[in-house]
Amino acid sequence: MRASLLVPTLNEGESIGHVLRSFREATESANRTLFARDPVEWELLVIDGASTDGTAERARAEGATVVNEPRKGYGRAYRTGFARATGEVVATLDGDATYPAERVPELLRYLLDHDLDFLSGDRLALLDRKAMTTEHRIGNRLLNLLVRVAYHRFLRPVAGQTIRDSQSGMWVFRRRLLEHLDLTQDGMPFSEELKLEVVIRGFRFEEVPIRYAERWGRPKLSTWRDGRRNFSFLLTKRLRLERELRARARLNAATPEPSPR
Ligand SMILES: Nc1nc2c(ncn2[C@@H]2O[C@H](COP(=O)(O)OP(=O)(O)OP(=O)(O)O)[C@@H](O)[C@H]2O)c(=O)[nH]1
Ligand SMILES: [Mg+2]
Repeated sequence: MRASLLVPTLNEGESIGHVLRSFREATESANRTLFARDPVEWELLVIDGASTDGTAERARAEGATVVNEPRKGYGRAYRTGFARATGEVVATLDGDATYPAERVPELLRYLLDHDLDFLSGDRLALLDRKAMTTEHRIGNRLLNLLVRVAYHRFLRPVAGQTIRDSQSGMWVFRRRLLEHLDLTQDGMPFSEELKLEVVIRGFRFEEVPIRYAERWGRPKLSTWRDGRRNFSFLLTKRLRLERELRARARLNAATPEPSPR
């Protein structure tokens, strides 16, 4: 089986080597154990936003293919990366060593064995207080609350009837589902847009608890600016969905029932 690891980076030179090495060690070991019968051939794609700290060189030294994407944004990097990925399955994580790269093979095994479409890491289940600032933690909780309240009618099929960590960036999913999703966001809201699209379109979605560690290197996220953009994205998308649902209901009401013969 072929799979693709995608990592967006913007000046993550301190940590990218460590992330890719941990990932490679875990996949080599899993190919002798969990995947002994059908080893996974991994493609490593680092989508780099014109870093100036040697990120690209370090990623190449670890065997990754570097895709340059100078246009700004976390979502932009993923949309470019998705178009380049060739694996049947895609796995993602940040380049800042916050996510447990060594758990990707185990999550892939879980996705395949449970016949899921999309698996997302839930950082909040096991959160160590040092890994997130207080503002960041409160922001995450508020965004998750908004998802739970505003999207509840779409979230019924999901375990717990909600997305517990809508902002998580560690995913393992079947690449074929991307052609069914409407992904529009270039910035941080991409993370919740992707998960909501997966659930709204009826794909099998689950979350698994993962450890989240303190980031290496300087943050790229601006808590208030990105927080505001995430809130406004969630509200705008929900209003658009409401308009679409009403238009569909009007259409159904206007179409006469076929008369019985
Ligand atoms: N290519 C590219 N990558 C980006 C851009 N912005 C952020 N990234 C990368 O996307 C990943 C997620 O960004 P982070 O800054 O870690 O955001 P976060 O995880 O929400 O916030 P922290 O808790 O501070 O880590 C990291 O690997 C970044 O280097 C960008 O504009 N272009
Ligand atoms: Mg991060």
